[in-house]
Amino acid sequence: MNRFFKFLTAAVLVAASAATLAACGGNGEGTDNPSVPAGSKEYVFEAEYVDCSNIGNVDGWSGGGSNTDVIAPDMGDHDTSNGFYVTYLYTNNATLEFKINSDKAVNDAKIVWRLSAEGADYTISTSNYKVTLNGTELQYAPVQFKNVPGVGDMLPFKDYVLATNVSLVEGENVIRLITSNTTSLGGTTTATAPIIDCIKITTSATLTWNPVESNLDNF
Ligand SMILES: [Ca+2]
Repeated sequence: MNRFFKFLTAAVLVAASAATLAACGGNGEGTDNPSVPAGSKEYVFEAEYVDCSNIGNVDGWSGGGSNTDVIAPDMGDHDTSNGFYVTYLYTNNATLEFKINSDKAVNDAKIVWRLSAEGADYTISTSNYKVTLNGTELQYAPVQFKNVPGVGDMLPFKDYVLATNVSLVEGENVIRLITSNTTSLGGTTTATAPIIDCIKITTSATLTWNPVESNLDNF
């Protein structure tokens, strides 16, 4: 075998093993996501496991609720992660807070949010719905919900990229999703907000949190 073919064979073997690593690579939550880079993991943080004790009184489409009332089970087939989601955030300043611990400081975090909508077509953007990380507002592409079913049904959930190359600090990182408007969508809503299934963070850091699984005790 001449040198060229030796090199070619080695290159093919390296490429094949890299592909195998990528295929098996690093999703702690067990989903097969080929977009997760080698050395990183995708972590899923369910909205229904957030500490809801400070949510206070919020509005829905037909009446309101408080705290864990914002959690609802998926009664249909809306591609919901973990079977539950958070709605009722149709009140100005309604805030969903994720507290996530990182084992180190990184600049490589990709944050995805999994969203849906009910009742009307609308768009969320940084001008009506704020997302902050450790107090700093994240800039994100507007999310447009189209062909939304009437009240009582909703769009299937879908992943949207919230931000890439995000910096996480070592220790606690606080992500807040904040309804920031007073534009009613209809019914008893007093503000515009998405329905939130979960957020997903892909990073080379190791992330942990304290999911409040007892939120689902009443279901
Ligand atoms: Ca969920």
